[in-house]
Amino acid sequence: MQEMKQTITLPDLGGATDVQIIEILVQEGAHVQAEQPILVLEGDKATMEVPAPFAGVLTQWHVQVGDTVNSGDTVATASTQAEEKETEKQDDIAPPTVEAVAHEVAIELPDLGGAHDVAVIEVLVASGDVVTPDQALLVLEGDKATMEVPATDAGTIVSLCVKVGDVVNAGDRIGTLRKAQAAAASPTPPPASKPPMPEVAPPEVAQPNNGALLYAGPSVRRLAFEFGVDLTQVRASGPKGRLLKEDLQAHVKARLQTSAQGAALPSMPEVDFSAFGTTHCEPLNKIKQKTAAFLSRNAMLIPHVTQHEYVDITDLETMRQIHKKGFQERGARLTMLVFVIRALVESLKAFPHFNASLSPCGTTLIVKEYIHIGFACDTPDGLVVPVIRNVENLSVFELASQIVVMSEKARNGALTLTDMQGGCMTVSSLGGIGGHFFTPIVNAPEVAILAVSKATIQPHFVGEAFTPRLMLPLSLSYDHRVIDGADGARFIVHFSEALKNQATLCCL
Ligand code: CAO
Repeated sequence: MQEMKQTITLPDLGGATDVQIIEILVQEGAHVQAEQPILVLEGDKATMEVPAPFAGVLTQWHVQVGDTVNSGDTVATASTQAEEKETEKQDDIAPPTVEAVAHEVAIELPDLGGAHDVAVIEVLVASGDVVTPDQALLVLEGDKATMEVPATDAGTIVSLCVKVGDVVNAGDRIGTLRKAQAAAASPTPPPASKPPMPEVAPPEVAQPNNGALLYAGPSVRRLAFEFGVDLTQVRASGPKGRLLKEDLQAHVKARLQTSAQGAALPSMPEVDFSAFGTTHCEPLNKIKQKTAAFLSRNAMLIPHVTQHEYVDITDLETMRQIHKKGFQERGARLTMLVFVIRALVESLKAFPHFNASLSPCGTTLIVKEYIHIGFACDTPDGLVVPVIRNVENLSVFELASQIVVMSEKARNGALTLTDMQGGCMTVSSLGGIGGHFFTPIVNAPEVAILAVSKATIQPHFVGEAFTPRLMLPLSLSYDHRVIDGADGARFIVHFSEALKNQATLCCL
């Protein structure tokens, strides 16, 4: 086999002129496959990869990063084996047997292996991108796994009708593809050499914190996703602020070094439990994973103090029992939680600093002039916190009805993101289950949370003797950066009185 030298020239750049070389992807001496990307170019509006037109060893580059080039320019020399070249020659001179026919088809989601309502967590292509069969278009996340949606045909993405955060199902249309179809009469496959240059694709643009735009290619974005790296935090060193793979690697390396120096939290040791007996693994669903991350963050970053108290709800419970049936007949439940939330509204009005959030820099208190209360709800999928808005304007019946509606929504997995946002303070009631006192974790950015445990009959000193009274255990956790211990105690005393006074509500 004879070795032959051959030049690599730029293909038709789809009308783009004076484009800049922003990345050289292979080094001199490297063996490249036909179609392997060797260069990245950037025009006014887009970036594009230049594939090797044939297989061989790239012996010399005639261009460098920063050079401006045009269609037909020689960019490199490569050596090929005579046999390879012969094959390519035949391909080159073969008469075109395939005619490209523009044909638009819907891109639909395939069978998702039984998964429903999965979230789009990444869109890997944009309108105008040329795709090949099996190229990943989207990344979806279901309860148990993430999955890529591949293209079934080669062609150009005409439009996409999904975005990150959308919830999709098998069969949903996600966009339109213009595919280059073999004409019916064509008996032979298309020539293997000289593929058309991919159409100009808009660069992936993200908005970093400082407001400037950053540019990163699909492979960099994919790697960032896999490492859980926020690209806006990575310093870009490529031309025109482009984020290179090396930038990402340097960022991850720096993070690892920081953690090795002890600035990061220590991780849990890995234990081989099978050494002690039989085990099995159960994957945590999405809600549980998110709750775990959220609670860990809050527990670590907020200096918590928890203040406990007993409140005598004997009279309140008597009143509740009188009205309970009437509420039930009207489709609501008059539970202790209703009175707890009403008393909380009164205490938040009296202590506005509990109805506030600390600014992220820690220098300002944002005091809210509305009262939205969240309540922790135990569901088969895990803990969620629906929020009831403007509680101060609701009657007892309206509040009781809303708790029923929101609890049902929560248990049916039907809460929207809005249903769970905007809370001023959260109540967590385990009274229906049991236990005396527990220390709840503040639901940041709120600054306090009230835990309610099971009321029990206790001997209570009234006048000159102990009398049996129904006592409700309360635990108030608060962010000590915002609330002093004295105010914490004042708040719970105020709340206890407000709760007791609910017993005197005459018109329900
Ligand atoms: N003391 C004694 N008994 C109580 C009680 C209390 N504080 N609270 C409820 N009960 C009893 C009552 O007998 C009640 O029935 P009646 O109202 O008909 O008498 C029964 O328990 C059932 O109450 P409930 O729990 O269904 O209703 P609720 O309004 O009190 O609570 C909800 C609703 C959604 C808060 C609750 O069902 C729930 O999910 N709680 C769990 C919250 C949670 O997981 N918190 C932990 C978060 S931190 O990890």
